Amino acid sequence: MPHPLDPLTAEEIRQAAGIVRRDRGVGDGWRFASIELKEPSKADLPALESGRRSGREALAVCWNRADGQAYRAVVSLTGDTVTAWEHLPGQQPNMTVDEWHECDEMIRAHPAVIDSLGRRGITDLSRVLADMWAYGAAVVPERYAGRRIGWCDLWYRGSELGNPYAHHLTGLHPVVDLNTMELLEIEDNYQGGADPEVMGEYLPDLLPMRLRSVAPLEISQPDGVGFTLDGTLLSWQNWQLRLGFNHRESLVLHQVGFQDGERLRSVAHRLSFAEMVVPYRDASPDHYRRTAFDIGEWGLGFMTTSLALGCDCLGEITYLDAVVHDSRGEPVTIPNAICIHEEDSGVLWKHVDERAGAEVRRARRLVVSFHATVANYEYLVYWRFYQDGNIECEVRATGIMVTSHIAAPGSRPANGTVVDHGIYAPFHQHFIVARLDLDVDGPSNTVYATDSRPAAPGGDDPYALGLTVESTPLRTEAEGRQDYDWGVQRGWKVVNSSVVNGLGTPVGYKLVPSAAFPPLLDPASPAFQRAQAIGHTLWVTPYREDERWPCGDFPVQAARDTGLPVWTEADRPIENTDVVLWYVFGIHHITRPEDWPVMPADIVSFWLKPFGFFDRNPALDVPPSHHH
Ligand SMILES: [Cu+2]
Repeated sequence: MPHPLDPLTAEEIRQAAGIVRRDRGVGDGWRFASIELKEPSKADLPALESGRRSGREALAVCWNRADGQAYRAVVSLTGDTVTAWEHLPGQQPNMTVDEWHECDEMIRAHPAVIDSLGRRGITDLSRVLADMWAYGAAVVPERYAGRRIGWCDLWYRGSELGNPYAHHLTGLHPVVDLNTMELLEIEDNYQGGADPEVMGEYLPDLLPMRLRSVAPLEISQPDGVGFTLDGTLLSWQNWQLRLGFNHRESLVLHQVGFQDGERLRSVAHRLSFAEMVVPYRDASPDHYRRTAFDIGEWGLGFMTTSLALGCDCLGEITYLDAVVHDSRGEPVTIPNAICIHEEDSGVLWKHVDERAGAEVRRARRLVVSFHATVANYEYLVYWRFYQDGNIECEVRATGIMVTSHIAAPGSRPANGTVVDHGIYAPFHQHFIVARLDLDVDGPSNTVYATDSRPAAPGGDDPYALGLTVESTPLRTEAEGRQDYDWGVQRGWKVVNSSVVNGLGTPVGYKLVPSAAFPPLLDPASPAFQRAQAIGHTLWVTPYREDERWPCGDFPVQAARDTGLPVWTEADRPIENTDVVLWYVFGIHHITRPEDWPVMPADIVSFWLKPFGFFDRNPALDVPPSHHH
């Protein structure tokens, strides 16, 4: 029996697509953009979990290539029927991997492209890569309005296995109708001149230097791992959580709880990444369309890659496969998509007493992770659970930066950094929106902004040494729009006022912000209009089952953000209710030569820390390690 939150199986995906095809006349000329579990609402979950009710549902988005019309279906797998069929006029569903590959193939075989490449001296088409990007509405040429279009960069491998992203064919950009899969036009601003002399390789055989030596470092757990995985239910060191997955968010953590004595206490109902916005901040012809929505346009689940033992993950590893699908609705299994393992994490706590001597505990953490490759870039996502009740969410960005040729020999680009001879990498930002549906000891929570303030001199504090913390409850969605403030070391506390700890204070968990940065975008700019969610560090909304995507359900070719800014216009109350936090963080990427040709992982993270959730350090009972 699957748990009601278990992702769709391959068979269920095939079944959902089959029902939609059979009942709605969805034929060969259509594509499936997404097929996923329709997660039961919070209200329905208890009855489904206890078996008092049953039923599995799928959510599918598909479109007809002939007329471009898109539809969203709710499919009852149990009832073998389509229960809802919503027409989505004017919406472009997410991009599909099939379109990306078909576009690459079409472009490389097209006579006009071959002609353009020939003028640059490129005749080996097997070394060419067409990397297709989605448009934002404002930069779609007017003559193509309403069509599903993509624009491409062309890249060239220096050898059979050479890095295509080392050689940008600057100034050459095919524009494609993705429904008819025809080339609409080629922008070709080739001025002559040779490809710059670049060392853009990272494979050992292609490097100009020898590899250094490193001593072996191995992790072993001779008695096995310290966690148990029962289906999708993961338990470790008082923590319990359920693993989910879908095409768009990739890994989802459900029902995160902490076993505290007799009580299994809820911390979060659901944790995931709901959007990632990557505006490139360079207005030049090669880059002005580059505003990627890696989650809304492409999907972190579709982009999730298989992990390898000893390389991606070290030690005693448990892997889970994931299932996505292609645009015909056929399931596609990603083996080893999710990695689960324990890590040593240095010292947990320590004190040296002059009589009792040194008392020290080593920390360990449970890591649940996945890696996604979005064309040239990789995102490595690690959710880490600690013995002291902390949750850390770390993101590592690595892979290959986008580059293009500098304007003229010796010139310095205004919006990027020269990273090799004759090429530069434009500045850009990776904004990640984490959707944090916290349920601290139950769903009824209030978020407080906590600001530290110095005392003014005078009264009983003549030396002005005092520091106070001002906690302000966020009562409405307008108040829930929060910005990081370094000057007061702002944080946010999620409090359940109806549950008190042993000290008589309401229990809470604190969102400790880091890696947050302002958009630094003109509010009127099209890039910002499509992604207004990045305009604040934190948004707080009341839980609604259908409010999932902070920049809108369909960011492809969107003009405006129809998610958070629209939902929060109603300014709904968020006090003592089931709140969802949307935390915006990421990487403000001012590109460096050291990020080339492959970028050493840039590491950012944020933390969720218990704040009065426990009465004292919850890791006092961790045993000491053995001396060697
Ligand atoms: Cu970057």
